[in-house]
Amino acid sequence: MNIQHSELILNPDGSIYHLNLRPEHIATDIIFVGDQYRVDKVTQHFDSIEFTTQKREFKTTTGTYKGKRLTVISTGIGPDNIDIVLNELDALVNIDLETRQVKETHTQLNITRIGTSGSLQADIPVNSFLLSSHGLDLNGMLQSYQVEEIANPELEQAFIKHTDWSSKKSYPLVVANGKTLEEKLLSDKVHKGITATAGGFYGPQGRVLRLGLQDAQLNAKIDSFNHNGNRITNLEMETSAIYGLSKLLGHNAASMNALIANRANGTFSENPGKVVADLIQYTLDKLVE
Ligand code: R1P
Repeated sequence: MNIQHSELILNPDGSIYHLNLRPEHIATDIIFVGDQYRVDKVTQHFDSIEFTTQKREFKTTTGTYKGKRLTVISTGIGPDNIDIVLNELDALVNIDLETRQVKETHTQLNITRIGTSGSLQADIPVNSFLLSSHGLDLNGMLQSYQVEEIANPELEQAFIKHTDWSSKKSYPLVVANGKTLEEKLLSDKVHKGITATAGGFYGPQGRVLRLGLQDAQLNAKIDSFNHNGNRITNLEMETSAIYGLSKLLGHNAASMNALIANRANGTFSENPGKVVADLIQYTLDKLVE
């Protein structure tokens, strides 16, 4: 079946609508960063650059690091942007853009997020690194898809019970990472835990400026959640969306977090730029090992 022009939108030069990319522009090993200015902070380490483009907040650069072809792309903030980036990257490798048909041979992408995040646990301090074992989807984007096969009902039900989760909010889906990338990226320098992914920065992450919260105790309940040793270690805005769509589309994903804040004890890194730079160097070297 041909995918209609209204569903798979291409620009006049044949590139995909939001990302402005054609299939030859991307590697199968991809790094996601949130901030478009972080792309150059990754690619400054590259041996060579073959391609770069930007549309809106989506900046993409492809090149090689120690001989390995890598693409770095900025996703901007939030799960809604991840929906665009992951579906469009998948279309570039798994849909023939000329015939508009799904290809018979599936290409798997390896996607590593290098992001910033706030720790929720007093014993996981600022300036440390964390790899997300799972994404806990508190934002609902994934609920538009058929997610039953990627769900973890036991953890989800334990979370709902522990937090007395409001039924007016979206279902808190838990999705695991891609194990082969975890094996590559994990070391004794890296903490590991469940990353909660909120659909906003303030209320959805329990921050109060002028608006009251639906549940003022939610962050405390998230902090104290422990199901068979599985703790929720940090809060950010992309991981569950990356894990969910990657699993559904047949890609391998891992989320690396530079912990620049600690919400449990109210501290913020004195040099967040350095912890991000260190995580970039660590992740690049692990990816080529
Ligand atoms: C919020 O300030 C942004 O920072 C975090 C959140 O996930 C959100 O995108 O990550 P990045 O620094 O990777 O964008």
